[in-house]
Amino acid sequence: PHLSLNRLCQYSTAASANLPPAKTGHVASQDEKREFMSLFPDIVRDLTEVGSLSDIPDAQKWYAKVLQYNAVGGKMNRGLAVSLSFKIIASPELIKPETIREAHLLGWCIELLQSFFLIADDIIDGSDMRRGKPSWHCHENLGLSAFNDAILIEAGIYKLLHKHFRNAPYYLDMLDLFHEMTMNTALGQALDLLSCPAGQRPNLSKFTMERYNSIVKYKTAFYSFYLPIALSMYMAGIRNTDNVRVAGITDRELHRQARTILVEMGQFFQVQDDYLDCFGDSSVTGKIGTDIGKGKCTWLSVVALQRASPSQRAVMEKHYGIPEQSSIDTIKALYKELGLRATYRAYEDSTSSMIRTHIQQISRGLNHNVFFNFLDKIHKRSR
Ligand code: GPP
Ligand code: MG
Ligand code: MG
Ligand code: MG
Repeated sequence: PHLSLNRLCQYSTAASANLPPAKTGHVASQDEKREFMSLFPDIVRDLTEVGSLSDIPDAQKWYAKVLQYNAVGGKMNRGLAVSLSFKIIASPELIKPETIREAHLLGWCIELLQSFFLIADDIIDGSDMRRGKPSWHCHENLGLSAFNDAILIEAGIYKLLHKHFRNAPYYLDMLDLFHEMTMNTALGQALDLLSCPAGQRPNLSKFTMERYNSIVKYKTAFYSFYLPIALSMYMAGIRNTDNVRVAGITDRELHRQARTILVEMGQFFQVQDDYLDCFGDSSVTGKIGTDIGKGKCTWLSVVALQRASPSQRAVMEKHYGIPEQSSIDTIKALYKELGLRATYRAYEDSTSSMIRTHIQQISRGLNHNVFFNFLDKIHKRSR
């Protein structure tokens, strides 16, 4: 087989024992986080203790273990965003413990979608560490059988939606949305992989900012930013900026408007992810960068190529996408020589204020705090 377990996983459980635990960032309030987390045991129970699994107890136990390892331990920004947004946009009479709980359930569905993507992404990217622990495929030498667990987690989303929302008027809209977001993400992932096809040198002539923006719009922005807000919009009766309740919960124009801003934020978020892959602190991000060695089309590589002299471009041609540490160090040195840290800092400030301006320009749309809250959570992030 071309993917042996050893090659799949260089990162061992022993190595993780020496790492300090990932530090917690300032995200939603601790209370909201606690409230959201308090639903997790119910999620596991819904997925593993439904009658039909009691005849296959080994699979039932395994599934619970898969969920416990993979679905928790992240920042949970996506999952928390559903209820945070719902509380801002829903009519007051809709905001009660039952509906907040439903918003949290939808949040957990997004967290499951995220866990499913991450297991697959870490196998594909050869990333051995996630959230300060070995990636699932590196855990107990699971290797490619981890991929089945990704499928199990994805199937859990639809089990939960069916159990809790099948009678909701927006059930079909939500199903369609999860399917569409999954499709978009996989298309983005396909574009990401096409920049550096297996066994080939990366094609640097394709590393344009336009191409980069398409990759990250599809692979990250839709599911991470548009999905949670769109779900909260389906649940809520929408109020506009003047606090007046406006047309249907599926209002196309409102969704289009929100999507435009949220895609911009998602692209910004992935630029940060790319920066942290190279310059971040592993004890904070909980993961070890692989982008340079894998030859990924990242924000740093695109900006480097925009600025490179012919001789610097030759360095990129020679060393980018070579997994040897010496080549990675050469590329990192080139990035520093090109002043990419400072460029990033400037980009972060200007993009953040540009998005702020775009939010303020929204008229007759969603309450601006939906977007500001999300933006505040990612600005200047280090994990
Ligand atoms: C982020 O890319 C994109 C994803 C996690 C989506 C994966 C989608 C699939 C259909 C598998 P990344 O590789 O930069 O993320 P990270 O840095 O967290 O590994
Ligand atoms: Mg990855
Ligand atoms: Mg990836
Ligand atoms: Mg990354």
